[in-house]
Amino acid sequence: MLEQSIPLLELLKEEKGPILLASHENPDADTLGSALALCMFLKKKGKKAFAGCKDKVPHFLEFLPGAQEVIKLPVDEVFSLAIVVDASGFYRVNAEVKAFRKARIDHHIGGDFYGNYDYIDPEAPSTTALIYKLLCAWDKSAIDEGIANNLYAGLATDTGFFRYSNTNAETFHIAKELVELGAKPHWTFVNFSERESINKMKLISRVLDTLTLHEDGLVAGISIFDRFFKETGCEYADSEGLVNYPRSLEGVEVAYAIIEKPEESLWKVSLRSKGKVDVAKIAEALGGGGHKYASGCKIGAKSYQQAMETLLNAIRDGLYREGLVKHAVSQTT
Ligand SMILES: [Mn+2]
Repeated sequence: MLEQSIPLLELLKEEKGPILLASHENPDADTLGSALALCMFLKKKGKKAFAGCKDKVPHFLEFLPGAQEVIKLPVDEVFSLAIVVDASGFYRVNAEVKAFRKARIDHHIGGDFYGNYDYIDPEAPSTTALIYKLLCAWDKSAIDEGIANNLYAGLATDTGFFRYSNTNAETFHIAKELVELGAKPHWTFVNFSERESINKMKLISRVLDTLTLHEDGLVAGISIFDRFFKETGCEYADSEGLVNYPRSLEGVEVAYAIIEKPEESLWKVSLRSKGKVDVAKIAEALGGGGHKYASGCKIGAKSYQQAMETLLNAIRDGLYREGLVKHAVSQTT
């Protein structure tokens, strides 16, 4: 039975107390779409549900149905059940969540496990694809246009609008059903891709000036300094997706974006792979995590130079593991 294969389903059906759907910090469309879709569905089922995030909803996600109702974490309330979506643990919420029971719905590899309720499938193209299966097993007829659009937004963006290697027949199958349920592909695309601000363009211009190649062109990256945000009137959330510029270069296997976060005294790193190198392993070596093709981590360092050295060493080790360079870092020093 499909119902029994989804660990959280019975728990959610029986839950009578308040439920928090927590998205990870610096939200993307998959985490926020997951939280909103599940929250909207649970409310239709008479549950007391909330979608929450540490950060305010960024401009590029404001169009998601229900986005204005996201609560800002942390809150004083103790939830009966809290589910973190699209993250390998509650540490990714980066705000305290008080709940009697905690669970995860995710498609990342690794992370914390909280017991029998976690719904994890690293093969899933997006977390919203998992939420869709959960909702279908419960009551497909309760998936309305708003829920379908949130689920579609996560699926579309996590697959690069159906172009990345995690796109397969099932991805299109789920997308087709979501469109039948009211998801609007063109509207979604326009909201994501044709709603940029002039400030964001100015930020991109500064960031592209930092574009650097390493390892004979196998690695490319951009550096985003905090002053760039201030000088262009942008905020941190505007850095979302910029790592795709170095990734787009011919010959590049690993792309990075390193972003200064002075308020946390660290550097946030996004990593992308075109397929030969497992960037999840590189991120894990630096205390982060993710997928083979997309991952992230944080580097605590006194200076930009020190953070870059740490990052480039870990990337070099990643290239070495795949036989793309002759020497690991330890062998060259
Ligand atoms: Mn995701």
